[in-house]
Amino acid sequence: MSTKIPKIIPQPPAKPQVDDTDGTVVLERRTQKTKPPKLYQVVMLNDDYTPMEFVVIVIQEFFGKDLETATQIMLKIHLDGRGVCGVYSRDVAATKVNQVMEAANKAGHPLQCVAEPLDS
Ligand code: TYC
Repeated sequence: MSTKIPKIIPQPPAKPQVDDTDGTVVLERRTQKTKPPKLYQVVMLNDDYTPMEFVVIVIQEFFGKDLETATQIMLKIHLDGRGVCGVYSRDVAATKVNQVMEAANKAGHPLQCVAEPLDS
């Protein structure tokens, strides 16, 4: 389990503001309330059966890469066991994973793809 630590943003000392209607004192918030959205990398995994050509087509179609870039990514996966196809918000990354898995299942290939959160 990971414990979330609130990000402390340096600010000038809080000036208590006195509401002159009823004397209520309001203190400024000292922690950042809105965090930037977490990013996820979509990682494709190697296997021994999915044809290289199929992987290249999938990377071009779903990750918007040109033929040369898609071929480089496919070869990296083939050699290293895994490779990053793109980095997205959580929803978009989940959609990419689903699109790849559906295309692979339809074609009868065991290609696997996962979304991994990036540290932020
Ligand atoms: N290793 C596969 C082969 O030799 C090719 C391959 C590459 C499969 C990338 C999956 O994500 C992958 N046919």
